[in-house]
Amino acid sequence: MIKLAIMGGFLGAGKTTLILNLAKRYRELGLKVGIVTNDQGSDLVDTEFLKSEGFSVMEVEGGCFCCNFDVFTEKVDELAKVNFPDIILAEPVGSCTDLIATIFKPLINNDVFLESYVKTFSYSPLSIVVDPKRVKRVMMEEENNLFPNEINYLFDKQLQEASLILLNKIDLLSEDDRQNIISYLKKKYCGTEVIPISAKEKTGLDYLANLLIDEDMVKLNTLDIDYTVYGAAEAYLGWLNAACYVKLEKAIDVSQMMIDIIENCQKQFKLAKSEIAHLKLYAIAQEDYLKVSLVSVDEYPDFNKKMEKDQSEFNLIINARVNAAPAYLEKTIKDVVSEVKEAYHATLQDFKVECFAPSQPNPKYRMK
Ligand SMILES: Nc1nc2c(ncn2[C@@H]2O[C@H](COP(=O)(O)OP(=O)(O)OP(=O)(O)O)[C@@H](O)[C@H]2O)c(=O)[nH]1
Ligand SMILES: [Mg+2]
Repeated sequence: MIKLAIMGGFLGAGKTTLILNLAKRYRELGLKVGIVTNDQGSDLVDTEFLKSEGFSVMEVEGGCFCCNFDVFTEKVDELAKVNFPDIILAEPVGSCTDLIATIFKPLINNDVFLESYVKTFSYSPLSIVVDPKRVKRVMMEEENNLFPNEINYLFDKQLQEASLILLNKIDLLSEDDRQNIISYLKKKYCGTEVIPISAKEKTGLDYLANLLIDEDMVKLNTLDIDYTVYGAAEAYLGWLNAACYVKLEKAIDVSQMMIDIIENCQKQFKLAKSEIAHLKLYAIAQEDYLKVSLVSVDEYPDFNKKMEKDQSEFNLIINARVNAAPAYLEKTIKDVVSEVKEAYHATLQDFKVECFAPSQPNPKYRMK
């Protein structure tokens, strides 16, 4: 029997970092792992990053799992057929919710999977990863919260349907802060188990890894959600995916160039009072790669990995999810990239950009 674990949660909460470190843990234990990533667009940093760590990864692109349910089950099935994993870790888009009604119930109740491995799956409790700083900004203090109410609503709905709330990034919290946030979440979400973890430093991951294998999804209550507000929340987020090939006159420390791109974007969005939900850059040169993220206009860029050596050419992928109109987002990123390119005397080849606001969520199934 294959276990399917869905690891949801808002943009930048740490889902991919968690999936990577859980997958490494399972590998150490001798278990086989498959991973499914998901996005509204193509050219995904997460997919490239997880593949470069040596895992089997399938991607559902161009919309969330619930709106692309058949593609989702096809990919899960393919993973199952190719390497019969013990567990599949799936990361839905960070702006997605209502997963019980649109993913779990159709998977569990649907009998269209007669020829498919999916019918033999069992399901881990729905885990929702949450960034404590976002909880504070959006819910507890409402300070520096640049998001509109609709996005706050979506954030709350994601937590409401959780079976497990994974309070991530506890390495950044004082003991007091940690206790306050845990008590707040337990009270607000009526006893839902809150597990403090640091996906980055692997704190709490052994407990979680066992729980996802041993326990089953039992809380199957369809979320009470207003799709008009949910759709409006998604529409507030500008979504940009870009890719290009960068050539320089001489080899440089690529990290510095990436920081320049991130910090220039941060300055522009801060001025425009647009919150960055997640801006991530992935650069790859032969075997060497780098990944860096920014999860708020008020934070600092954070590297998951830096290049081992200076490089003079590399592929660059930029994924930005920002509370800004797509036209403004696209112009800002293009202007910043162009300025940084000039400053480094670089040339860009095959620069392609897609930028949009996600359309109204329209799940294939929604089971009450
Ligand atoms: N300090 C700290 N940073 C973390 C932790 N987990 C994730 N991060 C950082 O948070 C940022 C976002 O992490 P991701 O794993 O890419 O977040 P995500 O939820 O997959 O984001 P989306 O795919 O955009 O929805 C990265 O810079 C990570 O290094 C953690 O436990 N502690
Ligand atoms: Mg991710």
